[in-house]
Amino acid sequence: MDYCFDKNWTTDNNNAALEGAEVERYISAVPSKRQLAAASKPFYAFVHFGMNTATGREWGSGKETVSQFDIEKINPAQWVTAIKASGATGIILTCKHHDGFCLWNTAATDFNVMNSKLKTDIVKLLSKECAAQGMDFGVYLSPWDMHDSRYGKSEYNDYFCEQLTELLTGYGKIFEVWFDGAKGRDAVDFEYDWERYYKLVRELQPDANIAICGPDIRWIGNEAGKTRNSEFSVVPSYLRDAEKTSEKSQHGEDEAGRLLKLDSKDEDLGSRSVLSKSADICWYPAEVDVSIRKGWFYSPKGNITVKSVRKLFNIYLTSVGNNCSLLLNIPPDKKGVIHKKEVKTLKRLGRMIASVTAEPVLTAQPGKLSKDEGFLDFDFKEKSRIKYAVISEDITQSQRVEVFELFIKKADGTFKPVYKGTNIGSKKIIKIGESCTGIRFIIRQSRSAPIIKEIGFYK
Ligand code: FUL
Repeated sequence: MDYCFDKNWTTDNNNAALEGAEVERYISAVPSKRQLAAASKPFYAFVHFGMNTATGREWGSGKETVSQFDIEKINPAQWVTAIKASGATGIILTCKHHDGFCLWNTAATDFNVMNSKLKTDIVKLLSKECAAQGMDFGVYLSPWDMHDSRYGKSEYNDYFCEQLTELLTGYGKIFEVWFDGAKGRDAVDFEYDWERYYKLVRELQPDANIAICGPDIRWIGNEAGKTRNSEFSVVPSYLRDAEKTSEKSQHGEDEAGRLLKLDSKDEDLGSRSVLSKSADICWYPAEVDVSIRKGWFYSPKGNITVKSVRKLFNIYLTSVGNNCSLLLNIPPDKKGVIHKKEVKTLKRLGRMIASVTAEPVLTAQPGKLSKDEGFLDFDFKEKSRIKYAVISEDITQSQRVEVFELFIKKADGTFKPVYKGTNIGSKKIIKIGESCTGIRFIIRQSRSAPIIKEIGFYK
């Protein structure tokens, strides 16, 4: 059968321009140093812990009192050990959720953990433990605050900046700052001074990425672990508008973990046809935030909702393996530990993730493809059953591949198509599950010459 091995980016580029000013414009969008660092560590964890853990709620009311935080002990070493076993490389803690209760020794409000029974700076304990176990540490600080009386007045921006300053100066290196867009339907109208917040983060922690209502990391748009088929990192700059992100975020306590439908405009954020209509484009890669169980905070009722290892692994493949990062939430319980069911699940997940690349059959670093290279053939020493192909573009030079295909080579020298995809980006993990003597990799469409940092085939 003729699989059309001659027509590809070196010949017709699928009828899309291969070079030119417009193509140059697309590939001029590249990651910043901090975004590049984030791309090399694409899997990390969320820890939702706080007043809601004590009261068994998702959002709280904002009317809670310090004494309601009746948690008596916590074991951050157990949290970090359990999370690390999954292969995650960092932890982002909800230092203050929408209920306004602060988990650190803050001078900006009395509504904090030091005035509770626990009298322990949780941010300090966890950040130290992360450092001790070689994990990155990040902070979630909810802009929406149901408790503080300053909320809704301009002083609230000062309050928020005071808190940010404490968190960004007292707890070591911060890898990510997570600004949630969620806000109750009835919350008073208030204009957050986003530019001031960003400036402060840049000043105090220049290497930290600012996520969601922030310019460095894009929210995937739902909290159910779903990604688009083509997840682009080069997108129109208007997507960085914090208020627009906020409009799409959670507006009610009952909406945790919901699967928002992506409308057609949402489905395609970065194809040429979208970029061509956008004068201003940027590098803005997506992060998938999803909880291991129903709800973001621990609730005993949720124990039966802990996702299976298979489901989590699939989320991993469609996020990390689909040019996104994965932020998996694991909420400790009221006894201050991660529940044993999750501990077990995380260990098994870690083993599954490690198994993807544990047995390489062939790996290569092709680099920039020349116009003589219509396709790349990879011949194995012996017939092998390939479980996964893993491909990475050199994203320092943007995201270029737009359409590609994989064919397996059979022992009789014939080919069989096994995968057709669009973009690659930082990392693409493709399930193959076939025995073959080699693999042919064809790029049908690219923005200028493709640059393949690495391609690997694994048993
Ligand atoms: C949402 C919040 O409302 C949830 O409680 C949770 O923190 C999640 C990560 O973001 O928008």
